[in-house]
Amino acid sequence: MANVVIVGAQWGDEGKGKVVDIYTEHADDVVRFQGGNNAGHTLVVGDETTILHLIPSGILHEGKRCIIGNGVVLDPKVFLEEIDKLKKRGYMKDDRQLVIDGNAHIIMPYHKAIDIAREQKSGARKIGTTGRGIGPTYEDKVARRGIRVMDLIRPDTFARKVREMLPEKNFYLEQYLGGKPLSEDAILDEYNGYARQLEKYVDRASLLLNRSIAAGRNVLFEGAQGTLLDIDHGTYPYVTSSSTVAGGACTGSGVGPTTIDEVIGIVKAYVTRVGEGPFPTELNDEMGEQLRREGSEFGSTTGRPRRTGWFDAVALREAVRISGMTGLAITKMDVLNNLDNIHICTAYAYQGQLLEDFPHDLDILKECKPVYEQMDGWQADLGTATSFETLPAKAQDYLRKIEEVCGCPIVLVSIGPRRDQTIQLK
Ligand code: 2SA
Ligand code: MG
Repeated sequence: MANVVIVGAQWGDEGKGKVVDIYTEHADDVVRFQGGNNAGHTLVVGDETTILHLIPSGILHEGKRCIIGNGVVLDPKVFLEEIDKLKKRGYMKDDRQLVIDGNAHIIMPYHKAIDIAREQKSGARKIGTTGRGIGPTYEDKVARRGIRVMDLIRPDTFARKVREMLPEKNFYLEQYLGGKPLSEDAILDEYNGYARQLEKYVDRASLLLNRSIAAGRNVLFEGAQGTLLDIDHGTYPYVTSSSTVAGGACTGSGVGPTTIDEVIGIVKAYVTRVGEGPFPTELNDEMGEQLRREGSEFGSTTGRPRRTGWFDAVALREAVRISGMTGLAITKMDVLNNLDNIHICTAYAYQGQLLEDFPHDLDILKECKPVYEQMDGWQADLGTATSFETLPAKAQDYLRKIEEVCGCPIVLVSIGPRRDQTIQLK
């Protein structure tokens, strides 16, 4: 293991938390490089479940350094609450285990208010955001009007920036979105309190990481959401506002592409999506219900029921290519245990044509019908398998089929939520 990027290969919720946690054993530094607390990684260690939205899951391993890179948008309240929760459970004994880059942007109360009010106002054309203020925070970043961690910890700079920004935000909130204006004093009070508590974690991610790499330490880059939610390459506008593809690991943390050795894509054995947007293999029937029920497909961030569907190789080929994946980790295989047959979408049918490449035009994608290959289910419990060879033959066939139709080798298979329910192929 060297420097590895782990990204979701579908629309998020692929089970990245568990896989990242396993890879973390070989890593010295674990880095988040995009998104914010719209992520939610569920970790099961022993009998204890921990959900982390912001802090890399590597924090559960003593001696590993966790870094929140410049590409992340940080809600200081959520950040501090997570630290608190971790410390109460006996983790993070050493504060130096956690670093935030000073260039990361801060999610402000007006970002959250705008996110929520805008979605309400959009009605049927809403994105289905997590309401965490992610999009509005990235908007300000790109417009060069954001407030960064380094601004937050300087009281004068922070007060000036809030004073400059707030009238316009309040005007928009009140006049256009029909919301309530926010109080400058309340924001300053609340955020100055956070600043004092988090300043001890602020450092420079790029410097630390490049020094680490030069010293031969291993870095793990932990992606959030999924490749098809990428701001550039996803199903725009039904996407999140950050670079969820592997390339985002470089810009979001300040390392060069030449330092990355491997890119692992996390792939659920079927597909889910939360929020709006096209989903060609979606199942709006009893089968979809069954996947949701057996896979407990409810968002770990917002609790929303996830949309469910069959495995989509067309979409996955797109993700493999855009992120340059070197290996796939297949998760939640066990959810398919009871099915007598399983479908894999290998192409789309569109107006009499067969499409092998994922269309970028949403008007086309909306009309695409999946072309399926049907496979036999294994109808057995995978709970005891310890290697690829000890999986039921039909489960092996399914995995080999995924490799074949996606052109990328499988390096790991997860057959249950626990750490020991994992088969590593490499
Ligand atoms: P936002 O709030 O602006 O990012 O929402 C925009 C769209 O992105 C979707 N979105 C997500 N979809 C699935 N999972 C998400 N987070 C995971 C979780 C974490 C993960 O478990 O909650 O797997 O990394 C996530 N975050 C954003 C959202 O539904 C909108 O469609
Ligand atoms: Mg998730």
